[in-house]
Amino acid sequence: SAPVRLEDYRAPAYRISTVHLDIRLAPRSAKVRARLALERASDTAPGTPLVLDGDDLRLTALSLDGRVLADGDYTVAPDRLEIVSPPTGPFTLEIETTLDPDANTKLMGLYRSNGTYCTQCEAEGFRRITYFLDRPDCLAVYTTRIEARVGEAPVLLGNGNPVESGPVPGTDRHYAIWHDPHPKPAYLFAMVAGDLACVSDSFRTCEGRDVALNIYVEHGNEGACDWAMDSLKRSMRWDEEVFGRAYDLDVFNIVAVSDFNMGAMENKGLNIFNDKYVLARPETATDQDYAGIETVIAHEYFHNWTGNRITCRDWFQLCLKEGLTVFRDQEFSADMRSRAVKRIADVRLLKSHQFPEDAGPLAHPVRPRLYHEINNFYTATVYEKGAEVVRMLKCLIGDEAFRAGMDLYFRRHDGEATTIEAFLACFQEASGLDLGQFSLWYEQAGTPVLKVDSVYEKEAGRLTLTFRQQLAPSPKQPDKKPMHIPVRVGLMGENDEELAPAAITGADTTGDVLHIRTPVQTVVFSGLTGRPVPSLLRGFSAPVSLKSDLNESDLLFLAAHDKDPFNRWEALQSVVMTALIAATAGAARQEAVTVSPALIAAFAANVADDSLEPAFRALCLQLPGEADIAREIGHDVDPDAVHAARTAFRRAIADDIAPTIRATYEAMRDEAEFSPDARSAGRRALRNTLLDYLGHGSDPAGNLLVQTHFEASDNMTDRFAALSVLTHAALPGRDAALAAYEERYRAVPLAMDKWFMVQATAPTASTLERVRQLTGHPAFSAGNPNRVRALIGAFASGNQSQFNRADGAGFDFVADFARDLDRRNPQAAARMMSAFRSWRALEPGRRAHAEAALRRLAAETDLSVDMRDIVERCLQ
Ligand code: DPP
Ligand code: ZN
Repeated sequence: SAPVRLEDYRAPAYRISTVHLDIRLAPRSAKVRARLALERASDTAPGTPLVLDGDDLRLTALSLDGRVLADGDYTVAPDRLEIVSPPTGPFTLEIETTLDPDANTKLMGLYRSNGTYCTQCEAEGFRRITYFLDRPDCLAVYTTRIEARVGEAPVLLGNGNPVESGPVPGTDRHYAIWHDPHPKPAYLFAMVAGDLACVSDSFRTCEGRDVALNIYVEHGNEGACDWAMDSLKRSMRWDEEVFGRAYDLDVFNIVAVSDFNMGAMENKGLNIFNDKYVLARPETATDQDYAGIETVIAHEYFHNWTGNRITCRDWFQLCLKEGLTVFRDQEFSADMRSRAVKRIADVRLLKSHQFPEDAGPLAHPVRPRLYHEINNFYTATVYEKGAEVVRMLKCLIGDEAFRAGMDLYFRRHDGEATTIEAFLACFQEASGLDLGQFSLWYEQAGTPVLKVDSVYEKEAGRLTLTFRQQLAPSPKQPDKKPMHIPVRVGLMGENDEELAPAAITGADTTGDVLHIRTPVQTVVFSGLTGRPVPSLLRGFSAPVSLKSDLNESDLLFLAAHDKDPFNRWEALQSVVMTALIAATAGAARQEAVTVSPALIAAFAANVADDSLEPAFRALCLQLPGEADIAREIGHDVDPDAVHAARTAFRRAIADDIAPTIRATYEAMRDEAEFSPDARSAGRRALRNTLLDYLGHGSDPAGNLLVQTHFEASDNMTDRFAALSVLTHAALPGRDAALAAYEERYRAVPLAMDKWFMVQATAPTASTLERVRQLTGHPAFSAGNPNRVRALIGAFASGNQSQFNRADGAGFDFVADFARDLDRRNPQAAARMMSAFRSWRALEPGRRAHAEAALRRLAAETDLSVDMRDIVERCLQ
């Protein structure tokens, strides 16, 4: 297929001002009548053909201004409808298409999930419902009439506000009409029809509007919506208080469905969610699930302003809504929980998901310039790095100018489909800072490496930091320009206090943020009264790979004393990472792993430090993952050596400080009733992190505790933590625990996902065979994206040593599975294949196996566009 290019953007030749949809539902045959009010754009020559997008459509009627069109007046194909010579003035087009919702396994457009009709239109699903100008810069006002059998679908939902509803006389059917007054692009259209239970609440906005809040779920799940509802109300209040944004309809509906390709979707007034991000009970959801629900509910709600009211001109601008909205949801969660803990979690995610993407063949700029399949650009780079770019902007111009810039953006672009340039212009105006160089963050792919060398001159009272930035070539970008990097810096003195320099030269500053802009930049801090240890890149002020010349003792000093909690965590991680890389090299030579006494002492101090919040201590104790270690090694990676080194390292710590671990494990026991709040969750996180050490240490008594923990647990967080350790450490109680868990949760799909996942991620040689067997388990279904992700996705992306098996069997299995899945659900298949993104960094034997698997797929002639795009980019 021909690629789509940013520079080819043209405004649409025709405009659609209103859309009237009449949707008559039936499982195998749904009729969609679309009445579109069209008008030629002023710069379009009269008589220019009107070309509408379609995908797999069947046209069953067509008329223009009430007249049935004759054969020569139009041409039609499943993917295209052309009106050869439309009227010069405004006109109305009526299109009838007939769909088969049950046959729609792609889960794009109109489909059925467990008997519920639902839609997914982002990015280009609306064209699977009717012929349309399916592009985000075509904004129209929608009125939707939905009709179905009462028995089949007592609930009928559309975008906007409900207008009327009632029976269809003389039939067993009924209808509902919804009207959305806010012009919107087609990707925000949605409808739902089904037999659903409803949990209701209400919210009064700061503007005095009473909003009905409803969450629709399958019958029986009503009791699992409290947390989602609570998160929604907190999100609505927070957006008013922090961004001055109020909700703008009389109703806000959320529907949870079990078959959904993504996490959730921000359709105007009618969000559709994957069950996973709505349903939670202490018995079935972990603390992480609760936090995920809070974040995703907020994310979709925040889209109402950043995405819906102000949308994207074209899909290259996807980060305009996604990066910004992720930034907003991160800030929300930081305010709801611990800011430091949230920041660490976000940076861990960025490093584990986005950094590898940026370092491999799938690297692309935050704003890409070319795509074959837009579905493949809902990536960590667009979302997570996109959020980092907004965070950097705030850091460079300061909080006040950032708020002023946001206000200006909302004022100036409300109701528009706009661009990154227009967004940045608001902040440039609000701050007076030239953002020209900064905009390269949207254009250049790859993670900059920032090297820092420091020289301290005692007599002169002067610290000199030399920054060197480098950005490696990435696909289609051989040469890179220097970036504008915000580096937040503090100087820690030996007595635990921050040293304040009398002057800083060599860089512009915003508060404690240095503006680093040139390939080599020397910054001098003068007037220092003692030796400083520089705390660099505080709060992870830029998404770069920092290589400083600080030695282990300086880093461990920062780990214990830095005023910036993020950097305390980062300093310890950095020492641990260096040690793990050395241990990996040693493991490859069959050497035993040892941990330096200073590092052991730092761990012990952390475990026992009650002045720190438990959630933070838990994060400090969690070792970098195997994929993180592999990424830092960067080339000729042997995943077995990484696994062996990390396992031995963890065992050494567990054994060396066993009594401290045990004591804190006991101290974190909570007697009170389960509550998902951040404080209780933090205690569980620390306790369960320590459990992981106990289960992986050499002391059989410690090992035995894991089984007790499993049996005594009264909530999913504890139960699943124990199950994970039992399974991953292959402890004696494993099989019994897996069986007991399966028995308990057989009827709870989200809990069964965890059961599949924990087995798929076990780092043992028998795992691949087990995964193969589990594809035949009665609860496994290739049609359910959550289940596929839980088993095959988790194996491919979450099991470094077994996916990357030396014999290549892991690669072949995943490639074969994806190949089959592609016939059913190309989007899910393509996503699964992105697990291959780091194949070039493997040692030669594994690299050859991975390449062979990719080439085998590339040679297939009937791959979807989604799959072909990923496979070919992986190989480029
Ligand atoms: N726009 C959606 C989201 O990010 C993606 N399905 O929330
Ligand atoms: Zn989003």
